[in-house]
Amino acid sequence: MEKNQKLIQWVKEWETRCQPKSVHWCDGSEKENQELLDLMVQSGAAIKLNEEKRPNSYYFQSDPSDVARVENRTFICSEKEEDAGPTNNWCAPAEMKEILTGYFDGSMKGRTMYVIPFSMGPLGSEIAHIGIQITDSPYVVVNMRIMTRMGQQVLDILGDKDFVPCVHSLGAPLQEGQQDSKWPSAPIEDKYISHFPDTNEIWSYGSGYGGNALLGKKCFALRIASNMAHRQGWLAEHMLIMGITNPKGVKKYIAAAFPSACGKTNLAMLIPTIPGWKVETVGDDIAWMKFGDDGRLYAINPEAGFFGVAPFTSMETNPNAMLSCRANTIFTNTGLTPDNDIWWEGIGYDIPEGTITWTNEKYDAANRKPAAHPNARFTAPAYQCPAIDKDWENPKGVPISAILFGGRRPGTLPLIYQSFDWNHGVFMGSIAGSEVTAAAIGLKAGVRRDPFAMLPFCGYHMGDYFAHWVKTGVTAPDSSKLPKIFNVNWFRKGSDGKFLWPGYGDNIRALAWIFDRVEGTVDAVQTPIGFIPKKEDINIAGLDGIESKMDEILKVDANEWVAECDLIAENYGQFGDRLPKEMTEQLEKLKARLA
Ligand code: SAT
Ligand code: MN
Repeated sequence: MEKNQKLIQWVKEWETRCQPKSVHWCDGSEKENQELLDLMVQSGAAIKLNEEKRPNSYYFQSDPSDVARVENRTFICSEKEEDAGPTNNWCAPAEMKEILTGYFDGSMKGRTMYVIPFSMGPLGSEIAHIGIQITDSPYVVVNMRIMTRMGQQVLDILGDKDFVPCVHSLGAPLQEGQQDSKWPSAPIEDKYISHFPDTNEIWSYGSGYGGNALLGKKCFALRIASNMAHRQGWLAEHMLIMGITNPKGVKKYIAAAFPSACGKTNLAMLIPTIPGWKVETVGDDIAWMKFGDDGRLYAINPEAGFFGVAPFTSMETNPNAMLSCRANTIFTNTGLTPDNDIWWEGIGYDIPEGTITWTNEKYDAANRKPAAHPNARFTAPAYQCPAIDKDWENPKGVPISAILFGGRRPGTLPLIYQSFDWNHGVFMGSIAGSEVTAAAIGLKAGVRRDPFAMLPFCGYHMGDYFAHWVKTGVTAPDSSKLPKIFNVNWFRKGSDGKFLWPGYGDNIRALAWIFDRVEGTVDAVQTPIGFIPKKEDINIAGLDGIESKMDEILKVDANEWVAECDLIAENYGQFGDRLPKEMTEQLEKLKARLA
């Protein structure tokens, strides 16, 4: 570590500013991890779970005001306001740094400042990047150890090279003799999740939860990395990566973008319900993609763990996720049972008598307050997933054959449709949307447009981002090797308000069609919105009562789509002259096909 002067200077500068009582360089060892966990158990911040039921696992309750990402306190501080675009909060970098320097001044008093060297991506991969996070939260350290490759080996690789500096403080200095709270954090109006894309810096203040605090994840791997990717000609995307093997033993990888809390983890770990098919997991949230020497697009998962939504995860809905968090896992804001295990709504069995809720009250069915917060999470090592792909840590990444977009759409969108070509696929990504979920605080209910599932994560102007995708198609070394693009919707509802499609493991039936389209072994029906399956080409064997619903599941209703076009045009309006002409053309062509 002595080698990297920039790193040493930078740590000194922040030590002086934040005034911690000590500085600890994290080596990532088992011993260090255990010491931090023991410390948090002693202070009352953590509870060690039942060693028999949940070995080496810990339970945390956050402050009720600090339970998810805070989009209205998240800022992209590019030099020019127009480069942040209409979908981001902007503040001039100098101004934001002045405000935050005030906040960080003495913000770590009475606490230890941890220095966390981490790699996003397999150590030494050409697609990977190194960051260093400073934090005064031991909870963040133990989570970063699961979510990233963290510790001394990262410093060894870093040498005197450049890194992405990530500063984080809970914003809760401790005065002499002051009793610490269980989950220190700052009030919402004092939280700032700030990104400086021109200098690749992240300054996060006031929150200890998830993407606000584990800075490798959304802040680095998406908001900063999307800027790096834009400048350098690659892709940093909010996508799961999975391998699919068909009954003949042919394997293909796909990447899929869905907004937070729309089932990416479930899809990435799906257990097929039709015989002969196999799914393996590379990642459940983020994909970094670059063209390989063979002209194909290769993806790595920059993360090393899953930060998954707990509620409604069960041995029924996602056994692989349940098995991933069987041990060595951190649980945040679930319920806690009297025998020190976790419980959440939809876990698949009744709530044990005497369970404590995430707000630390005795669970009472009568008051209708859930035991687990809807955004309760498990932090589990990826290697514990029984379905983890053998190439999940391959530094070259895995070749991507198809890209999927999706969201929760109760109407209009069929189960699957395929784009006519690359630009039409980019258009499909640009118009993606979803019903609002619990993964962020303070959003209005209803459908919100979430282009490429990147609305909260694209670190620059969304119009330029669409243009970057268009350009990726143009500059691809071999356009015939570009992934095929699809949109899926598992969440269409019938007139009875119930989901039409069973979802979960049965989603393989849609993926099988996608697989066959990529192979070129199945025909499709051309509609105004794209190619959809012939009814008989979706394998519904063994699904009760689906046959009569297939027309509705695959329906493309011209009237609904005309209305959809109006909403698309309205949403496009905000991008002004940064909306690529290719997207306007796609919208015009769609309207013409619908007329
Ligand atoms: O951003 S988090 O990591 O807190 C979770 C999400 O929104 O996907
Ligand atoms: Mn996500």
